[in-house]
Amino acid sequence: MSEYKLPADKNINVEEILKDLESYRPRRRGWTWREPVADQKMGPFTYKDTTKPLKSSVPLPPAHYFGDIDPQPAPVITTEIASGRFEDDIRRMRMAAHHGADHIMVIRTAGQSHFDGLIEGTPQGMGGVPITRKQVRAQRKALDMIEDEVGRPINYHSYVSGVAGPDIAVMFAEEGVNGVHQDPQYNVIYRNINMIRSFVDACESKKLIAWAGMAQIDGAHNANATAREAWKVMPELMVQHGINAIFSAKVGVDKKNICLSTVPPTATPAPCVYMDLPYAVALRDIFSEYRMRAQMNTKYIESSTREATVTHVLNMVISKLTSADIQSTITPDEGRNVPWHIYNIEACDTAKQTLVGLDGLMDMVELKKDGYLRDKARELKERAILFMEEMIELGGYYESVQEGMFVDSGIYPERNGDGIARKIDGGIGAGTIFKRAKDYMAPVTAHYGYNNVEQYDKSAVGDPAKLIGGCTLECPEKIVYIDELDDEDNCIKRMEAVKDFTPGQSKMLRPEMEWLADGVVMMTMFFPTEKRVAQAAALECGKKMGLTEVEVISTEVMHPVEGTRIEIKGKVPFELEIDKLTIPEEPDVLDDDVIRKDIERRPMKIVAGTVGDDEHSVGLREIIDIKHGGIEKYGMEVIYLGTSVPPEKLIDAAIEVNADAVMASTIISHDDIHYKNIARIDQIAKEKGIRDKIIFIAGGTQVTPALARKAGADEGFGRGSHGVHNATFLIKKRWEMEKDGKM
Ligand code: Z97
Repeated sequence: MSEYKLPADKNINVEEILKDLESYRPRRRGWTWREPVADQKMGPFTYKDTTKPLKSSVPLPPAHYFGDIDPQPAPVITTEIASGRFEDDIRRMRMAAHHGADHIMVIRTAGQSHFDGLIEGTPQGMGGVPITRKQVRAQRKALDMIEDEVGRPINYHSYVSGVAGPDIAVMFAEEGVNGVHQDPQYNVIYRNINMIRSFVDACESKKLIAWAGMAQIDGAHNANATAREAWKVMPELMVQHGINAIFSAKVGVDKKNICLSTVPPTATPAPCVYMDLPYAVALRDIFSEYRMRAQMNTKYIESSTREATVTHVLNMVISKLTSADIQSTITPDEGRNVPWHIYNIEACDTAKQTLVGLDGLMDMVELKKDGYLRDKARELKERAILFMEEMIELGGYYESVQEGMFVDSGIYPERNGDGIARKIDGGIGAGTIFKRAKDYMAPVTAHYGYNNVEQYDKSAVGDPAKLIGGCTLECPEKIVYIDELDDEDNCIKRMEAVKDFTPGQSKMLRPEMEWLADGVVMMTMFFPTEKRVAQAAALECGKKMGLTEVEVISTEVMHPVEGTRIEIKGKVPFELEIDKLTIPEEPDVLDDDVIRKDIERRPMKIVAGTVGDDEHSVGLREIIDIKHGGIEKYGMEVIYLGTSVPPEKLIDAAIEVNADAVMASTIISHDDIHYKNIARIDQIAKEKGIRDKIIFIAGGTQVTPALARKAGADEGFGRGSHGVHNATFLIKKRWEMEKDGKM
């Protein structure tokens, strides 16, 4: 077994993950929910609805104001990972987990439902990966390490659909996959797989889902994404949820693991909460025993990340008001061909931020028990019931599909005649279902129906696989592990091609958006002109900047003629050498609280002014004033002498008030007057016998720290310095002087 451990300060080593995969075994099965912690105290706050915190994470950007806390909301947070190269996705999983995702959905390559069997190896995909055992095993192995690192179980997820559904379900059960989409209606409606085949297969798949304790998400949201007027399918969505939910429960899936794929059906500029909240309430009324997976609306999404983020947040207000169990996150990147990467990690932050921001909401507000909300919810439920009554009249599900009842964009019982109709005896796999023969025998675990084993061994009835000494579910060593099948289309070849850029091992860098070292960058620009001109200008601009394969990925009109904001993507034709980069030293800054405490311990008085003939006071004022984080905020007392202060006056004032420090600002630099003034202050302080008792710092846009020190200051502060840099130096210098007995 590989001894590889994931080091906190190193890039994940995909090559190491790929080693010894043959013998890697999942260490657990089944879905995991977050652990709620009531009235959790974190930093200065108490949270009502949060869960066990992470061991290692990347908190929200302003967290540093509150001691770097990173509260984790109640719902499991999903991210969808879909680059087409599973080896790159492993790095994304680690990033996503650190931003709070604990449900990682691996999107399969477009239309994998059409594959009629399991595939092997690691071929590259489009908009997702063609899911195989090797990828699943490698990613589960990586996630085992990542979950140890973040200190929370991570649910790994993909799809069980197509005619290969049961084969995939077996493989997922074997490999410790924790969640799946499984809904036979999806196959029927969207992939034209024969309905009888699809429902029979689903029995087998769901048995495996039940056995492995996987969470199951249905496919109802697809009706919303497909229907012409998506909000009108609300009654039908409930019917689809109902069919898959009760079917799964009857096959044996625990209701607590059956998740409805709910989606707020509208988006702005529709009055979406007014329309979507009654629907969410109706769902909770009917399906109270099941779990809710809240996906954001994907039907009405364009290429603006800002707009998509607002929709996401509005959708999460509904999740919060109706207690979703899983919160999905989506970004518009798919639509604009920037495969999901940094933006889906940002979307995890959007979810975390919104849900934590809404913490405790339900302690303060309550959904009205009567009026519009309840009337509308009731109306939707009635429409759903009517829908089901008509299904029964027609003869059942199959006949109803054949009649085109599903994905019709009229709000039931209104019909638009645009439903998706499928033939009972048509579609892929039609005629492939046969009654089991009398002597059919299935010595396997998690098989639907009659295993017919008692004739061989009566004691095998409850454990049919006993007949063969256990099937692959009990004896993983019986799994035939195939590494690669295609000599060209495999991860070994792909990784070899970019080995000069292996993160953490190579000295070379190239920007990345989709795949390692793809060189893709994105840029935002504005042109004071109309949309089409701006788009053409943006493309030309990208080319002139040396980018190749330039594409416009988002356009937003600021005004029809006054201007357009454009985002482009393109590839840079160069690479960067890490050793040749100029990496400035990290500025030395003490924590605000440490500075404040030290000033409380011992106050500090500072005499400050702009020296010589210098009237430039703005810089110094910004370093002093509390408004922009100047040193006043730490409680330091500043005696500001104004502008054009002669060096003598600065020192005399320091003696008079018994100051701890002198701060001189000097902007003018012709004839090196700034350094001459610094030298002069130093000299006068020495002449008057206080130099070794005070701290003397000097600053200004043209001041170079080393030259300021050479001229006689204790430290110099140039362009870009802030109050905290000055304060840190003053405190540290005072500690030093206290130690030496000079203060
Ligand atoms: C979500 N954003 O989070 P194919 N089975 C079901 C599905 O819904 C899907 C597939 C299979 C969405 C996920 C859409 N859903 C994307 C019930 C796909 C995938 O291999 O693409 O045909 O199947 O729910």
